[in-house]
Amino acid sequence: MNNIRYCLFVGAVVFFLISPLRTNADDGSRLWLRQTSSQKAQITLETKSSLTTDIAVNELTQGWHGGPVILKMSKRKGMKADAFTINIHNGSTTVISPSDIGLLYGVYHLLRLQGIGSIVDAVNGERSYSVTETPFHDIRVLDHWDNLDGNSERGYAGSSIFWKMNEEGVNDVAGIVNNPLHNTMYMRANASLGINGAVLNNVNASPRMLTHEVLDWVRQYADVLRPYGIKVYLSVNFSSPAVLDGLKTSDPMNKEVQRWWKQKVKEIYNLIPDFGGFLVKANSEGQPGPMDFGRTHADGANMLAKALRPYGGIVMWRAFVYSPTDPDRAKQACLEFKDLDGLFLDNVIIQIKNGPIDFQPREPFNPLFGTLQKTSNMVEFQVTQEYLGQSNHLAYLGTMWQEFFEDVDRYANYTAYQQQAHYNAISGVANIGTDASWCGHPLAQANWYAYGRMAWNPHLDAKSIAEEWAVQTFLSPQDSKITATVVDMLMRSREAVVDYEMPLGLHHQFGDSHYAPGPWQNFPGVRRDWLPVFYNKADSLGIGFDRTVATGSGNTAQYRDEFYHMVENVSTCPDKYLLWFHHVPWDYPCQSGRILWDELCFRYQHGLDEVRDIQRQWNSLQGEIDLDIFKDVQVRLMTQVRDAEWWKDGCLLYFQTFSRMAFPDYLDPPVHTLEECKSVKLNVGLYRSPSREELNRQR
Ligand code: BDP
Repeated sequence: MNNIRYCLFVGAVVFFLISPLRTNADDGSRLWLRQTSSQKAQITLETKSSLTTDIAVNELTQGWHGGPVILKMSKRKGMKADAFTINIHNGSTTVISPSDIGLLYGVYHLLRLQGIGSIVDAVNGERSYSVTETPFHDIRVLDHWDNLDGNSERGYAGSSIFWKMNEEGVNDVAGIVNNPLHNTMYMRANASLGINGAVLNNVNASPRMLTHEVLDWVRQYADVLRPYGIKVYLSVNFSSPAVLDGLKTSDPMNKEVQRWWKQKVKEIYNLIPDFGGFLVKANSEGQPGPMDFGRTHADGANMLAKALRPYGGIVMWRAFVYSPTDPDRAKQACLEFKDLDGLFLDNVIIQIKNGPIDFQPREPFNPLFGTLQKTSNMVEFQVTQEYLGQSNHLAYLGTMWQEFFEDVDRYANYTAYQQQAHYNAISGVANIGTDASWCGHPLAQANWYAYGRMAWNPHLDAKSIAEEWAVQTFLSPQDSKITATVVDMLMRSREAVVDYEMPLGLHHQFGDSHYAPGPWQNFPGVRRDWLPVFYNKADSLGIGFDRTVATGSGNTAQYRDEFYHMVENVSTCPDKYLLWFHHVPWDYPCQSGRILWDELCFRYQHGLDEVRDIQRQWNSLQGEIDLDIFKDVQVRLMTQVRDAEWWKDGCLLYFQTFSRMAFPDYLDPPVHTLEECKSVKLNVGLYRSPSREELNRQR
């Protein structure tokens, strides 16, 4: 049976790869920017032109269908530089902003409104329309975890679009400098969302990033990105002074080290006058940092901040730390940062992953939000789906981020805190690579889109963002079958992944490559908090990680009162966080009315059923979607169904060895044995979509 399934699967992949119908089809590279117009738009620029206004005018020329448009720069009291107003009156449109970047954002917004069909009557002169858009976060950054050798850490969409550098310093990348046609798309896409920063390299940063040969490339990238309002930032390695220039130490209190960083920063600003600043992963997962010298995070961050301050640069200092001082990794960020609150310079922002462990399919928010009172902080989302099926599985993250914003607003006062903070920023780890369709999975483009939209306005809801994206990407009207189907697939997708991977608050149940199930993994000699058994704690009594104050690690007390009380008490803890905060008996009555064992079975089955249903939904679009894209997604969904089955079987068969309870009759009987689950290598046979260069070669 399994062999037959596998042969069918491989057959489908091979059929797809050799299909003659693939030529001349849509490669997905145009993202959501597909509108074209044959009409000659009448555009008046009532301001001095710049490279940025040229782009704005060009976008309108390519895509605007309506009447005359005036672009006007005008400062208004209290208006943020990149805010804009659009007025449509008697069919003519005026876009007003204090800056040329704001005008560009206004133009993209106008095109978006046209694309989603919400201003048709205004453009026809039947009503007036006016909107002012102000970004919520001032700094909206994409982090590229790209290495100089061209690999991208946790990148599932090909290689780096910035780097492929050899020992001689030749950067042989088909990137945005060498391949402007392909890559104005990268800038246009970001600007269309208001993303205004890019970190060009991995947080596990090579000291070589700060050599002159590499900085000269950074300068070239900055020059290309600037007209689109995108600043460049770099991840830096804290040991750079010692590694690059042979200093005896990289101690932040050492005068020579301080001088080194000042000089380096000066060199950077000579090349790039509007350089954004540094992102730092320090004393985390083996990276060097100030604690190597008996100093604190504040000492390290402030040294860099002092060097950057004269130029307006910032330091994004990460709180992703978990040195094993406490047995519960979820507590570590608060333990290391709480007492430093108020000691950081103004241009330091603490960058915090949304959850306290590591980008899991579902985590409660990190308790450091709401703990820091005097320090700017920013959330770090992971747009690339390291733990959510990578580029094989459909997982729309808009719903996850909406959940985060709702929770931090309610339980940690996020909106108010950000509004008064010295710096108000947000970051997302990019899912972008050299794949022709940019993001591996064609529908994962929706995650890039949603990140940008929520960075601009975290109060937008995930569903309307999904709608906007689908309408513009498939050029399908709002009320069409394509839009309705795709939006429904997206909206169900993340919860499906949670259900078939790790429902009810389970987390970190991964085997190899953070892709396949591995709840049984337990290697001697490996850090316990890297092992799935440490997180599920399944035993004959029950399952889950006790983080309560009463009997567990005490992590619950790091949250403010309302959230603390809710999750500390098992009877009020929402089912979705149950096994995150509690070790619960197998026959514990869940909020659903089922006992825990049955509920676990229900969830795993539900996740699998959802993916099967999503697959059916997609298949119903055959003939309506470009064939290349259709087949690409179709094959990935086959993989996802296959994987969801492995996850369900593997986890439940393993947990059953502890619960010793029968499977309820609503569970599809397992099709694999536990031994098979333990030995399967799911990454084998993964489908990777071709890069743009490969596609060109085939044609
Ligand atoms: C984890 C990734 C690892 C990153 C690390 C980080 O597995 O590759 O380096 O996070 O964020 O999720 O620093």
